[in-house]
Amino acid sequence: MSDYAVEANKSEGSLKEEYLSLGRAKLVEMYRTMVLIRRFEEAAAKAYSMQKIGGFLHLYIGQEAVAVGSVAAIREDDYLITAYRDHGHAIARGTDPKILMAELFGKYTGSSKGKGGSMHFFDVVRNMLGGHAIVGAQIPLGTGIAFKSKYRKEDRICLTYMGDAAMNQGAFHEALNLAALWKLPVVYIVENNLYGMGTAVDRASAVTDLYKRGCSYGIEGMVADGMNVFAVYDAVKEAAKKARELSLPTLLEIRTYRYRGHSMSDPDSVYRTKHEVEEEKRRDPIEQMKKFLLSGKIATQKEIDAVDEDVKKLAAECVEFAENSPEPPLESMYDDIYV
Ligand SMILES: Cc1ncc(C[n+]2csc(CCOP(=O)(O)OP(=O)(O)O)c2C)c(N)n1
Ligand SMILES: [Mg+2]
Repeated sequence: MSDYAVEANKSEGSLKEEYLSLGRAKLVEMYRTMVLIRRFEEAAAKAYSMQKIGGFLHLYIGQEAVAVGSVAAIREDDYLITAYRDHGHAIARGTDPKILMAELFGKYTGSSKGKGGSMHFFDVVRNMLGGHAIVGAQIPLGTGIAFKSKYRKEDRICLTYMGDAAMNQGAFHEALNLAALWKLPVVYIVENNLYGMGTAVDRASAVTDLYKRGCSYGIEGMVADGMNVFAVYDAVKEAAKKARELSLPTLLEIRTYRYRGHSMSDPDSVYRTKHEVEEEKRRDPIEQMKKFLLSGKIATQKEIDAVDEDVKKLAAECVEFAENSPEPPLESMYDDIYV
């Protein structure tokens, strides 16, 4: 097993000087994006509880560093595809949060004209190909995107995100086998938040070091601390380089935590303790980044406060935009459908 399963992430837990080379503007932007994801979702949760948003709503709060650190490590023309917990990925990719909020509200100004909702964010222009509600469905799709890129010699890679529980779907194994066999430029990112709904990882998988599970297909595994945006950045940079230059897939397990329930309708108190949640919050990715910016004198407290204030205002504007947007007109009922 150990031939392929290498614990390759050296930067786990540390915020090193070398990240300064990313530049001040980029670092502050990464902080801002994490805060934006959190405020956007807090506003969405509030709107949901007021029944302004219907259907499902799966919050990403706690996992922000995964989307932000990984997207920062790839090129704009690279692809990404994920499951239903997709708000963070779309925001990190740069989709206008106003049209994303409108999508949650089911409005015509939404990113999928109000027909997709929370689980189906999509942004073709930014190569963000969903938002997929069927657990594991995006894994063969992401593999196919990488195949297309290689076949057409496009030099573009595909980040294919999934939850820990999605690895137990057959589609995961079929896709990984082909990705290794055909040497596809794909990075599988497992966002291990320790639970699939209310089921803990160790109740669902005999192997709990999830990065090792690619070894039977000859896919190298890596693990990274998902509460540290730089650890994520480093690991994805390395895996992306391997995908692009050697056309080799990687299985990257990113250890993270969701602070909220599985979805808005999850009571969240029967399968984990309050103590566990509070302990995890002590490693909060946003707080860690803030400390780094302040201690490295990259930003002043005043600048951080300004970013926080600005993002708070933006989240409120997103809700206002969504509320004031029109419902999809009846005539649009049959638009954008295949059959
Ligand atoms: C094929 C399929 N089976 C079951 C479900 C119901 N379901 C929705 S989310 C989920 C758990 C997935 O957990 P995980 O992959 O760890 O992602 P997370 O929610 O933790 O981000 C299940 C079983 C589904 N959507 N699709
Ligand atoms: Mg999970």
